Amino acid sequence: KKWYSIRMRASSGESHENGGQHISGAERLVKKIDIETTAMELIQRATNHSRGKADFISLKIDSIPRDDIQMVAPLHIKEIKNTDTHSTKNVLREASLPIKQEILFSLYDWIIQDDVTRGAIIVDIHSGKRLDTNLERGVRVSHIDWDEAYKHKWLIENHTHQPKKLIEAMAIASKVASAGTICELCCSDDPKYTTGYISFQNTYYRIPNMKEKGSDCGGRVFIVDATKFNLDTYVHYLEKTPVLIGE
Ligand code: PML
Repeated sequence: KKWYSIRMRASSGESHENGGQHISGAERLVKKIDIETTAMELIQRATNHSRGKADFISLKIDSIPRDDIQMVAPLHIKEIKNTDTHSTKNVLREASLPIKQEILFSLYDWIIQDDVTRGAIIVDIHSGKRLDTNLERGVRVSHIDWDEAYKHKWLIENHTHQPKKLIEAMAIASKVASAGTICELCCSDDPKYTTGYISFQNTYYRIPNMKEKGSDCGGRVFIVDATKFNLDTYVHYLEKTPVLIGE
């Protein structure tokens, strides 16, 4: 049986390809019967977004054989206390990530200052060098969704009222971890949303106040071991392999 990937992107000014301003993006993996409702939901989301008025909305729908879909379990979640942006580096230091502190701090500084790169960047854990090649675009994790029944169960087990951003970020972080990533560093690029996370050893450490309010910088860094890694396979999995978060 076929499933469908539905992806929405909205921008103001002009299309993304022509340098328009990104407003929102979302995607789902659904059965045929759910295509219409889901498409409507995504269009509504594009037109009602708090970031601004959408001038350009793209909606892409393509079919996927059910057998191609891989199931990935969500990461465990831990809330970290961080009352001030200035203490974020202490939080990062105390996380004992297997990466040199100077590299870690420079990646964090990059994330909270970057407003150019649209997707994630891939960085080697030993050298701190960027490995992906499309400089402004980066890597875009795609073809991903929660198994609907599992999501309800997960929400009940994890406090039910979780922000939409966390639920989507959890799906992305879980897929990224399942690709063999050693750790991920992320901060939202939404000026009203200052929460970020690090994912490491199967756990999503949620970090409030990762950046200053009002900043539209943010992004994701995937840290890998370049000696045990094939760039094309890794990027293809993250961008193209359909993954459902579930069990
Ligand atoms: C984003 O979608 O802008 C990234 C959000 C990362 C943090 C989500 C959370 O845990 O609240």
